[in-house]
Amino acid sequence: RTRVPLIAGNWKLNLDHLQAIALVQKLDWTLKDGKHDYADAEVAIFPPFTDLRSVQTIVAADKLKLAYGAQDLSQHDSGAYTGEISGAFLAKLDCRYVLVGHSERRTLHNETDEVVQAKTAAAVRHGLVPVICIGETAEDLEEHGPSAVPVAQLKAAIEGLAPDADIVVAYEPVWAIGSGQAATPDQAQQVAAALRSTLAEVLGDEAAQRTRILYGGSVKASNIAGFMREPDVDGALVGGASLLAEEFAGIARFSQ
Ligand code: G2H
Repeated sequence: RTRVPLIAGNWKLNLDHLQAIALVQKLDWTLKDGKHDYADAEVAIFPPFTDLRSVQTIVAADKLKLAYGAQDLSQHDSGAYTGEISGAFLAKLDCRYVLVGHSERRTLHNETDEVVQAKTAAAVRHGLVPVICIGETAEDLEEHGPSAVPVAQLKAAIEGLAPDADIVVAYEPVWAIGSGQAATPDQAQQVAAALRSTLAEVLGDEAAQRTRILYGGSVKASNIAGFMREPDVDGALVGGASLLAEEFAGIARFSQ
């Protein structure tokens, strides 16, 4: 393996800052249970905005080996944008990552490819690593086949980026999200390979080889190993299962 795997936990709209502190501590204890190495992967969590300050404090004070980021950011840096949070604020809270274009943002908040591109650029501008989420619906799959929509979404999101931009791509088929019905490792690999070719085409070979591509959609401790055996799948974006310390630790230790 040349790329360090990334296991990312998207908490979505769950856990207030007190519950966040409890889960972060429990996750850390679970990962260092004495029998196992901490994790086989870099582990990152994506709590709600209002938890980030508490997570920053506990990660720094206890020197935890956890990265964290936000679930969204504004495409704007400051100004009259009520309710928005800028990349500058996230960078000040020592966030390393930020999700952009999650399918729930695209469908529930009408985020277009254009907005996702602007948010990707904003993240990079502030030194954050955008985790660019893409994926097709069941109808897209039927109409266009497995890779067309994710490839088009990725192209739109990374347009204008410098070849050395630090990004992560998360392929999340919408039909697999929160459904309990994950894609097969083979399906994930097929799309991940197409996405890596797209990265090579747009940003060059070096970027394509360096950039991690995650699979997301109903990942659990019991199905992670199959995905991690695929050559172009470099980790997972985990929703529901990231709220349970033991389950999420099991995913982060995918090969044990
Ligand atoms: C997809 C995923 C995490 P879940 O949204 O982003 O959620 O693992 O619950 O399908």
